[in-house]
Amino acid sequence: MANKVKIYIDGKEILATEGANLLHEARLNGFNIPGLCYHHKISPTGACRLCLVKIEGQRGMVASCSVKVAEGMQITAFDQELEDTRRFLLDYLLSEQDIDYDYTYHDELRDLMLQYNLEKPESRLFKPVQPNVEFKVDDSSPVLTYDPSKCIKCFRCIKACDEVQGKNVLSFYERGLNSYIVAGTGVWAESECDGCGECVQLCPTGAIVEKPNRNEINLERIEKKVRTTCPYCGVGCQIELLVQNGKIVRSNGVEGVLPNDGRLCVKGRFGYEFVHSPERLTTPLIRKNGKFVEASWDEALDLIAHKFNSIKAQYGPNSLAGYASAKCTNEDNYIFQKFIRTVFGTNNIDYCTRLCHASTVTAMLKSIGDGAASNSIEDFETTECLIVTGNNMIETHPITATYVKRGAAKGMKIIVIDPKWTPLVNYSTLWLQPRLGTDVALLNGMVREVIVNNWIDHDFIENRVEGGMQTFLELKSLVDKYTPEYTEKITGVPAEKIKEAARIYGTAKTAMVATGMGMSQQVTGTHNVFSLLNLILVTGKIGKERCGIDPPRGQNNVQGATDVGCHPAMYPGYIPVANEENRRYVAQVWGVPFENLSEKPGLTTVEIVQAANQGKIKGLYIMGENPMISDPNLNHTEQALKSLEFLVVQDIFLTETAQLAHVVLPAASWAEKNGTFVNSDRRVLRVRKAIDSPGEARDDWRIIHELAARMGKPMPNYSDEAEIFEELAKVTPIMAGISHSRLENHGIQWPCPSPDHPGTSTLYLDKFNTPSGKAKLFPVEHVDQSERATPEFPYILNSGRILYHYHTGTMSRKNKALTEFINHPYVIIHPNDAQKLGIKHGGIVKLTSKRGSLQTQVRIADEVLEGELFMPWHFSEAQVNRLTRDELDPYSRIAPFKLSAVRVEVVSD
Ligand SMILES: Nc1nc2c(c(=O)[nH]1)N[C@H]1C(S)=C(S)[C@@H](COP(=O)(O)OP(=O)(O)OC[C@H]3O[C@@H](n4cnc5c(=O)[nH]c(N)nc54)[C@H](O)[C@@H]3O)O[C@H]1N2
Ligand SMILES: Nc1nc2c(c(=O)[nH]1)N[C@H]1C(S)=C(S)[C@@H](COP(=O)(O)OP(=O)(O)OC[C@H]3O[C@@H](n4cnc5c(=O)[nH]c(N)nc54)[C@H](O)[C@@H]3O)O[C@H]1N2
Ligand code: SF4
Ligand code: SF4
Ligand code: FES
Ligand SMILES: [Mo]
Repeated sequence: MANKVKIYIDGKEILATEGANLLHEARLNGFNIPGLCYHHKISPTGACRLCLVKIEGQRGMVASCSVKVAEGMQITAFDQELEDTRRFLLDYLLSEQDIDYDYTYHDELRDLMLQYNLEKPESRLFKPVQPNVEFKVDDSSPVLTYDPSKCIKCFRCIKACDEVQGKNVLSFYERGLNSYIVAGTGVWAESECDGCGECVQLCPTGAIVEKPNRNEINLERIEKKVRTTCPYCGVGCQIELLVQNGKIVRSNGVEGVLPNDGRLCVKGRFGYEFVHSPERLTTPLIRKNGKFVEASWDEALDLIAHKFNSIKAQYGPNSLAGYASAKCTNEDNYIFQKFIRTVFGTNNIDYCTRLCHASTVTAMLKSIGDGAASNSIEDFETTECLIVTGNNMIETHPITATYVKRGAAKGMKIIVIDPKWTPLVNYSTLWLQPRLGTDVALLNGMVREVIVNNWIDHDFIENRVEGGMQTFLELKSLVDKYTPEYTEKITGVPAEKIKEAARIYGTAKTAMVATGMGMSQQVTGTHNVFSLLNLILVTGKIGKERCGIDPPRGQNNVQGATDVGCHPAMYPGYIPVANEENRRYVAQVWGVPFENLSEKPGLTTVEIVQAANQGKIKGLYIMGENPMISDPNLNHTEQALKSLEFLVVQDIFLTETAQLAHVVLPAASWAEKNGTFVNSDRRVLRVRKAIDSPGEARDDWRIIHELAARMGKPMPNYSDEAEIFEELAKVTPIMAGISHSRLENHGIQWPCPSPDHPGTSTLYLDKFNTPSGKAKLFPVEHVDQSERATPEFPYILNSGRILYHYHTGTMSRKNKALTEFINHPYVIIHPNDAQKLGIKHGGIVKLTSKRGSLQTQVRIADEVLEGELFMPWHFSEAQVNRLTRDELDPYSRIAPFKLSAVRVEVVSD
């Protein structure tokens, strides 16, 4: 804990943090000392001089933003001389400023101008010296405008980009009065700027202002500012939505709270426009004679109730199934799983997590007892060493990546393991580029190296691993053959690099691991993660502060949806369906007969599709998922969905999946509802309603609730989402101590067993969550992939994500700001392969696998290995999942999205 010391400001005694920034501490204590170049997230610049104070024992006036608090300091913050000096400095600043103001941004300089009565030119000493030079406004970026006539050269934007976001796009171009900020080599749109808007958020004047809604927004007419959680990825950034005329016109990062401390990525800041899209669903739709017809809620819900009930009566409860949604709140999902279990009467409930981290979670549950992140996001900055494997963090968890980049700037060693180049490679110490699907061999090779060099933690193995040295010896003998040379042969990673990676990780005092889709979405997904856990366990790099494994969770609420029970084999709180005592307890809380709660695990996502194809699943209720783009082997999925007797899709758009439904229900979007999400580090965060839903769209849980009543199994009348959470907390022990009221100002990390518990930042400090309290090693062998390159299909296709788009594009592609960055599909091909195939950059190719084909543009880059290809899967005009397989990892039932053998044919160049 930082030391508190006494200081005195204008005679008042204050308890301040020793060594802290004086300006910051003074402001915290109500001394509103002006200052334009200081911001708590960046290093002090000392450029504007407005924060001048007098400190006893020091000569003259000093910039308080450059002073560290020390015991006994006597400070004068306000006296006539200081105020006159500030007025003089402001006067001078204003002389170079274009002071026109259009109410579209918060202008701190203008606030001071008004405060110091300098609005009228007559009241100023300095005549405007708007230099006689052409100021060049840079309007080229899709998301912001830079106007140098408003720039006060405070450096906040440069430092925002560099120190806060770790991007280094901006610099200062100086030629006397004609100095300004430049992005890259001069044109914003051509620079590496990725539109995160941190510079916008930190600019104190109107020099950098965001573009979307610029013609509409008027800060004096904002009706409300609503703090909520970003709807895209699992980082869970806290945002503040500004609402004007019932419309969201801006999204700002919330400063001072975790997980993001005001930082956002381009999606969180500029990706809200989809909620106002004219394509939103506004009324229920019923398919009649092959066409959708608008219907009333009564008609639609009665029809659904009747159909589902009759399917259940005819074929039994297990002929019905539901897909929950990682885009929806905990409250929505809790009600959904309760509906599937009590109204359908089956455990056939799953969702996109099956296609995502299912294998990671399976391996982690078996080995360490919990599938969630062991650590907090802040640890990504303070650990000594970080392995990032199969995860393109800068593009997919951009704000988590800001912590990593800040750690790298302070000397953290980063090892990237990825067959494809990712931007994190630029910040890394070492990049291992294994061939697709060879991670078990690579990790076994690293485990062997740490054993051979004795970088293992004997005490940890003895005390915290089941079977101690005995089981360790089994692992040792299994990995013995994975010499660096043998491992190189399988993976293609040079032996020296394998040794180096093992040394860096094995000898670090603290180390963490981030594992992503490249590891999990494989037929060997569970084994991949077992071999990773083996490395973590033998080196004792878990169960201590700043040590552990964090699989960055994908969707905004993918963590929460399983936490609250959307799992075919688990009730809320990860309690197995087979646990009779729990089922009895839950039946009592839910007020339903115990016998009605099935003890038989249900089917998983891809199994539900397969069962539909076999005629075993007849009715399906999909809430907020788009499997017609996101499922593997789409031709198969399409057949299955078309063969259903009854399909209900509840979404915010008429997606590719909804188009196959018998009834489509319009749901409220995240901006229109209250509730909670759980982010990647187990943080339960509030979601708050900012605007009304379009047309007749309704909250997801209210639709399900009403349907339950119409199917003859009404649920209690919940007055609001807080009340649903109260019930949820009763049956979800990890959240027992959490309530909406406790989440008012900040999130709480589960486990949080009681209302006075602060939540848990790091897991396993005392014991693992397995029945024995110890972790388990699972020695696993490398096996060759079942799908391999053949003369007919000579290339291996990898698929993944890019920064600007999200999954099936239903949301991200309805934002002008995002689509201006990129809006078309492409495949990355190695230059040597392109040459062999006679393909040019920008040409069109046809990719064909055993399952299907697609056409797409070509991007030639040495980001991939020869013989391998990469495609983002966001674009429905080139559906990657026409090519992928639905062969499953036997333990977690995940599909291998990352590895499909294909052939490439040139369509046009
Ligand atoms: N911008 C954006 N952000 C997102 C999402 C989005 O759609 N767009 N989706 C969210 C969701 S749900 C998720 S799950 C996360 C996913 O985030 P990530 O885990 O980053 O997912 P991907 O981009 O699919 O794949 C990550 C990396 O795995 C690599 N890879 C492929 N095969 C292998 C292999 O055999 N071994 C190794 N070691 N690596 C391999 C790929 O080359 C790729 O760089 O992102 C979340 N964040
Ligand atoms: N080839 C390939 N395929 C993949 C992957 C890959 O890497 N490669 N990754 C897989 C992974 S990790 C994942 S997580 C899945 C994701 O697969 P999906 O979950 O199917 O993808 P999304 O596009 O996120 O679908 C969410 C749907 O919810 C809707 N929605 C948004 N908000 C709400 C709401 O509040 N209420 C309701 N009712 N609906 C809402 C959206 O419009 C959208 O249709 O895809 C998987 N598929
Ligand atoms: S928007 Fe982000 S990346 Fe672009 S210049 Fe500003 S801070 Fe840098
Ligand atoms: S990092 Fe994720 S949660 Fe944060 S703003 Fe970006 S998409 Fe939203
Ligand atoms: S805020 Fe201290 S010099 Fe600008
Ligand atoms: Mo995901």
